[in-house]
Order: sequence, then C-alpha cells, then structure tokens
Amino acid sequence: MGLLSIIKKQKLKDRESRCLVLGLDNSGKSTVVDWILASYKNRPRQLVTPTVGFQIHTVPFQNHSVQLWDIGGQSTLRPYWDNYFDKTDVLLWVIDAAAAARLGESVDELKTILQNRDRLGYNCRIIVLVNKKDLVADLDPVIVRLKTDLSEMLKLENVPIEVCPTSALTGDGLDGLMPMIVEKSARKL
Ligand SMILES: Nc1nc2c(ncn2[C@@H]2O[C@H](COP(=O)(O)OP(=O)(O)OP(=O)(O)O)[C@@H](O)[C@H]2O)c(=O)[nH]1
Ligand SMILES: [Mg+2]
Repeated sequence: MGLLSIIKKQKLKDRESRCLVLGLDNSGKSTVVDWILASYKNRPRQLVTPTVGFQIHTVPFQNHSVQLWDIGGQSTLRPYWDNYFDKTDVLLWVIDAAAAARLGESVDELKTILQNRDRLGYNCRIIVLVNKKDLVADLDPVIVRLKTDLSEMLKLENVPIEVCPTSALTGDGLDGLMPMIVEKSARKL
C-alpha cells in the first residue's frame, strides 16, 4: 500500500467515531439514540421498547461518521457488555435521574467498567448523561451525589468525566452531544 493511500485511510479513520451507549435498563439509552436519529437522520421519533441485545446505528455529523452502539442494560445482559468495549472512542453512560434508588447501582456498574479500563482504552472519552431531567424538580442533589460517589475513582484513575443533564424525551441538553462525540476525532486531525 502506498503512503498516500495509508494517509487517506488514516484520515478516513479519524473521521469515524465509535460511541458505546451504556447504562442501566430503563435509563433512556435508546431514547437518546432515537433523538439523535430524529435530529440528524430525519427519522420520525419512535416508541422505544427495552433493548434485547444491541442495535448499531451510523449517523453522519458534519464530515464525520458516528457509529452508535445501543446496548441493552438489563442485568441479564450486563455480563456481555465487555464484548463491545474494544476500540471505543466515547462511552456514553446514561443515568435515570428520576430513579434515585438506582443511582448507587448505576455508579457501581460504571466503576466496574472503569476498573476494566485497559479493555475500553485510556483515550476513551467518558460522558455521563443525567437523563430524564424533565421528571426531576431539582437536579443538583443527584449531580452532587454522583460526583461524590465517583470522586475517589476519578482521583485514583485521573479520569475526566463530563456530566450533562438531559431529557431524551424533549431533547433538552442533547444539542451539544454530537459535537462532543466527534470532537475527539477532530482533535486527532
Ligand atoms: N420523562 C422521560 N422519560 C424518558 C426519558 N428518556 C427515556 N424515557 C422513557 O424511559 C423509558 C425507558 O427508555 P429506554 O430508552 O427504552 O431505556 P433504555 O436505557 O434503552 O433501556 P434498556 O434498553 O432496557 O436498557 C421509556 O418509556 C422512555 O420513553 C426522558 O428524558 N424523560
Ligand atoms: Mg434500550
């Protein structure tokens, strides 16, 4: 293969992002993906049902191609999550802000994934969506608790985690998501 075709191939790769959408069942992962597909692929919004297994969608954004891997979050499916870790550019971790009782479970699952960082890759960007903000009057206590629960982990691993409050139902807070997902690939150019 000539140098020019190697460079071309690399440039193409730099414009591709693989985004893994994970989190507990019912947190709103497929609804986030549905909002993205409606916004960037003009697909009418659909009624989502629990994901059994996984779904892959490719979404064009600016001059990038984003591959979204929407994985089912039910506890029976979680042992298979690590099959999807390789070559992930962005991990989108979705939390149901209205399910306070499940916050600990969600943080524990995220911690388990972060402890397995060599599989996920140390360059993987981690974005936490505190979803269903439309159902919660005051989101601050949820975000404070989340950051406190993760702080020890963050200190140890020096993992920058971005936290975004969203509503996948209304799209509130989601406008900046695709730019964030492709930003990492853009920086490599
Ligand atoms: N009010 C509100 N409801 C939401 C929001 N996001 C998702 N939902 C609802 O939450 C329920 C679960 O959403 P899903 O997108 O299927 O959740 P999931 O995380 O993909 O669930 P699994 O596929 O089982 O892992 C659905 O009834 C959605 O309509 C949100 O931001 N606000
Ligand atoms: Mg789903």
